[in-house]
Amino acid sequence: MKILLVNPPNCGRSIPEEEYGIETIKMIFRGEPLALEVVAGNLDGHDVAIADLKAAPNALEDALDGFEPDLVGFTGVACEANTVLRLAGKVKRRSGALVVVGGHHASCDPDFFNHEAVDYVVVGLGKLSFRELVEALASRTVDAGVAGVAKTHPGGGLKHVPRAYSQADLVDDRPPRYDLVAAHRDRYVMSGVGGKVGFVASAYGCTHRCTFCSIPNMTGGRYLIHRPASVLRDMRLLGDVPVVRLVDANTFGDPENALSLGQTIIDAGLKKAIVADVRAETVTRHPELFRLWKQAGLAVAVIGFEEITDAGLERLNKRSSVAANIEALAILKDLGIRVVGDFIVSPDYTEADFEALERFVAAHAVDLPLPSILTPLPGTPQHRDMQPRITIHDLDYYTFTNAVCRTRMEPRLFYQTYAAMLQRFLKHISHA
Ligand code: B12
Ligand code: SF4
Repeated sequence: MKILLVNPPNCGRSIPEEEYGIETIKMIFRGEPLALEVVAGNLDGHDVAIADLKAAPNALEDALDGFEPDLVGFTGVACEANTVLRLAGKVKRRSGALVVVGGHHASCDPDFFNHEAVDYVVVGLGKLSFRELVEALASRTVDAGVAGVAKTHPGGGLKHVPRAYSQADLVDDRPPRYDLVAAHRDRYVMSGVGGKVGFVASAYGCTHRCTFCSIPNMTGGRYLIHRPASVLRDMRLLGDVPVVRLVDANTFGDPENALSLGQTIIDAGLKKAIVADVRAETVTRHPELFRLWKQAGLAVAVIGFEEITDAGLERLNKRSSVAANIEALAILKDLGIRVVGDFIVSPDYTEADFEALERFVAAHAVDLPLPSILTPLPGTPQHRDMQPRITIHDLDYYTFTNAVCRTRMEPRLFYQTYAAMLQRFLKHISHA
């Protein structure tokens, strides 16, 4: 089968820009489409191509005309979902290809894609289930259903066979097809860390249940890990790319395995600057793990601080504390590991709250503070709980830089205050 996998272009709309002329908030993100490379890695025997529209905006049209796929698969997060539907419609108008959608939004809100332009929705991890779907299509046994895949029925309900995700879904022995995006490698850079960046997955999912997070939906709340040898293999496949972003939501979720992975990287003599997501209490409970990982190349730890009060953390079910956050920062700083701090700006923020956040960032010298505006994602507990306060349902605005819930501050002042803080933080970044 000829299979085209499509990464949507950078999308999303900006209220501060459209309503108030504030242009500094909208952000452009770059990085390789690892989800598609991973899915492609398990499609041997088929002719597979990736169209990365973030790197090459016309690649879909070019591939529809030149490659003539039998099946087109899209990935997408919430703010890309409308664009995916629009592009799926284009595929249907211009070709006879089947359309499959997977990724974060498909996993959190599969019904969104119950649309005439889409044939199947892959829910959660897709490396194995998509392979199974392709095989079932080829052998015409697809009507029996594939676990983890929903058949669309516009006007009716989705027919979804649930899947119990397990280690087998990682198909550990098959590496991502980095080669399919080799032409764009120079465009995959990470500002603030320096240089070309390659993405590697070492774990999936999370056993925590923070109210705002879409990650637990990907694995049904399970935490799954790649073997250290596979992670090392993938890092090596990236060749001379100097920075490796471990894209897992929680790289050190199994400290014993993380220890073994760190040691494997050290023993292999790999010299990469590594960026990874860390939970604060993993640092405070296992400081020795981070001493080892500093040696392995851990240059930047991304921590979801989210809130600066315990009550705020409790509301998010973060199961962490401000004291743990501060202690983790101190441990990492001591080790010379830079900290990117994610913070969630609530629509209830007042000017005093913005000031308090800036004071916290300054007092604890967070190297790269990244405040995003609270955005209840469909399919999360937060979305259910905050439903009455959501004023904007158009997913184009779900970029984490728009207030989709009513703000306590007058909206113009809210965005001006947020934009000014962001500017000061970004200046901070350029000096970090
Ligand atoms: C790397 C990354 C990016 C890269 C994406 C590179 C690209 N695609 O071009 C960049 C930096 C560009 C990016 C951008 C953004 N991101 Co981002 N990103 C991530 C991150 C850290 C890792 C994603 C990843 O590669 N995972 C590894 C792959 C292998 O796993 P996966 O994506 O889950 O894919 C599996 C399944 O989903 C499924 N699957 C996925 N796609 C497909 C397609 C098909 C056809 C099939 C069959 C299966 C399938 O199978 C895969 C393998 O099992 C995640 C957090 C996380 N840890 O997951 C956030 C995350 C996905 N991003 C998020 C967000 C919000 C954004 C931004 C809005 C920025 C922001 N403000 O945070 C922008 C959106 C871009 C835009 N403006 O259009 C949210 C999404 C929430 C949501 N549900 O919408 C996440 C979850 C982080 C978070 N804060 O919660 N991001
Ligand atoms: S925010 Fe982090 S710790 Fe919380 S559920 Fe998501 S991945 Fe897990």
